[in-house]
Amino acid sequence: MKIYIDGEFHDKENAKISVFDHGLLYGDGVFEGIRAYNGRVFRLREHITRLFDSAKALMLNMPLTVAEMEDVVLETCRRNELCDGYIRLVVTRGAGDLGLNPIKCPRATVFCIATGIAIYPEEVYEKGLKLITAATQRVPQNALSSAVKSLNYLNQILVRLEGNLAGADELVVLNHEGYVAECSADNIFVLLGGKIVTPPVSAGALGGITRQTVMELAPQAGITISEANLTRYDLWTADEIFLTGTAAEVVPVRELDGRVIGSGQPGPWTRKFIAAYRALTRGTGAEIFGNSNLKTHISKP
Ligand code: PXG
Repeated sequence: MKIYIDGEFHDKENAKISVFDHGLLYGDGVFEGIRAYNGRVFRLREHITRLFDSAKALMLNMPLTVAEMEDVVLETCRRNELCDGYIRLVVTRGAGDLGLNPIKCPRATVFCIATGIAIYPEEVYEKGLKLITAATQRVPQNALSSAVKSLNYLNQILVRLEGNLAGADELVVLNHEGYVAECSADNIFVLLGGKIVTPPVSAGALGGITRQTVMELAPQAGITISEANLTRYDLWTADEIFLTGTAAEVVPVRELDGRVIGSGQPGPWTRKFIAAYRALTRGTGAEIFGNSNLKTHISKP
């Protein structure tokens, strides 16, 4: 495996950053999780745009342009001969001293890992996930905007730990007002009264790329999707619930807090979105290798 760090590629064993990097010391940085399908990077520009927006919110000066950052992703895929997989792109505040003041960090650190992906088994898409509501609330928007995809994931990790204790596949996270924000690492959609609804980013959701993609697919699927605040009651009584995320794609929910959702089987709209998302991801995106000789020269990981 070849890992990009600040302009150079290193073997996995030698891919190291400073213990003085504020990404490590303070979670001071931003990241993206991106997928490659069939030799194309899905929604690359959208991921890089979100990365730059997250960095801007944190006043983190990017050492590369948008085009250069896209190149980093594509070149890391090429160096690893990756056609299908998962890409982790990280920009930290960089190395400083032990004080938290970013002024002591002259240059951001950029690294990129492209690897195979451990996806949910197909059974999950047939049967759905079991969810509970987390006791841990989302950090309020006026403390840290949920739109920022930062390296500080302790809120999400505390939620995930609750899931491990309770044996739940994923967890619904509420904001401090008690409205649904999202899940620990996925956005959430609900079919209610014949319409699909998802919480707004202002309720504590990440502006997910998969979320955005599903919202764009809605008109051609023949349904409208709107943003609105949702309560636990809305979820318990929904006809369908599905989650979205780069790694999970579109995944059904069969149970929440002991309540069976809808029929307990993935509903027709959920199935439609699973299929539409799969078709789109497998057929669009930034080409990694150009058109040439994909099948003969490039091996899958
Ligand atoms: N909400 C949160 C909090 C996320 O971290 C999503 C929603 C979905 O967004 P995208 O853009 O992927 O549609 C995410 C992203 C993991 C893991 O280990 C998952 C994410 C990020 C990092 C790790 O499951 N999901």
